[in-house]
Amino acid sequence: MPSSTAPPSDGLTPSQVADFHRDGYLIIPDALPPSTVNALLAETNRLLDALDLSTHPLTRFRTGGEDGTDHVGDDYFLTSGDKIRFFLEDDAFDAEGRLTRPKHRAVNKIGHYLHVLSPPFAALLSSSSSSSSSATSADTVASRTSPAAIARDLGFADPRVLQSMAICKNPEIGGAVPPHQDSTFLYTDPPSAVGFWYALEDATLENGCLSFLPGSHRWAPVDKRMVRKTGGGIQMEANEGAKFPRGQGFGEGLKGEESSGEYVPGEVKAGSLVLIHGNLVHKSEKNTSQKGRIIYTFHVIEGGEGFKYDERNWLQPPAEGFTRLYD
Ligand SMILES: O=C(O)CCC(=O)C(=O)O
Repeated sequence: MPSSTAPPSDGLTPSQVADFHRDGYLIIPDALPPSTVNALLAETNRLLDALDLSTHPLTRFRTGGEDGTDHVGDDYFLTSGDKIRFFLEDDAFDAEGRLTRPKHRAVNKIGHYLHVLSPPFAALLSSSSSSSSSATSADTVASRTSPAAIARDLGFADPRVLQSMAICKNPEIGGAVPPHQDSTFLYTDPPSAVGFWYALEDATLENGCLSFLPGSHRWAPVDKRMVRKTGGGIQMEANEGAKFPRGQGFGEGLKGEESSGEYVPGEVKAGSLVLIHGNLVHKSEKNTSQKGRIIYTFHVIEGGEGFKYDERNWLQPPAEGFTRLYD
């Protein structure tokens, strides 16, 4: 498993960069100190406390399975890119459509503008090891890594942050996420997405940790895309644009590697950061255990010259544009 000790700097060591390019993902243990993990969990719970189900459209988060049909795509979802909204767990409802869990146990995810609208999550974007180490308020959220320094080490010229989410994976009902590539959803031409995924609670085989098909970012093309339909809603469609990042020697010529691919589970402790290449095939299983698994994730795409964010992606930029990671 390509995990390594916390980097000596705010960014990545050359060997971590090499691991990421080889495997398509990288686990960085202890990226967040316990005080920051606690502050972000407290913020997640504060948001859940504020959820008013009496005015909520009861939108459920559905991944739509392998082919994406039946992926959540109502207006509440499609207009959530610059808001904090709550998507409920399918299995939190009975056959008659009644909620069977208290709200704190019924939410699948909270998204998709936490990195701007929630002060503690926003502070994480500008955090670094030189931030204060007592994470008791938004402006003291500390991290042992800096997202901007990591993006720089991965070669981003103008990284833009989008689609931030707290994913709850509640005990007993937290839904599985089927195999997917993040660039299917956040497509730029050529592909450039990288996921930053922070465990706020331990993620284990029992409660639905991530698992990865190592190296699949080198041979798995982004050959389909989740797009907005003209009449409303979303659907999967063949990708007519570039299917691999440019200039890295990746491509379908390497596809023979696929047969040797086996999923590798990424069990991690709270505070770990997992970086995920946008072409990497990954998934997570249903949480059938009694233990929750709250994580926080955001994605970064290249906003620099030569990269086009697709106007049919489900998530469209807010009026102010996608959030710059560099000052
Ligand atoms: O946290 C999970 O279970 C899935 C997250 C994921 O696959 C993603 O953010 O791309």
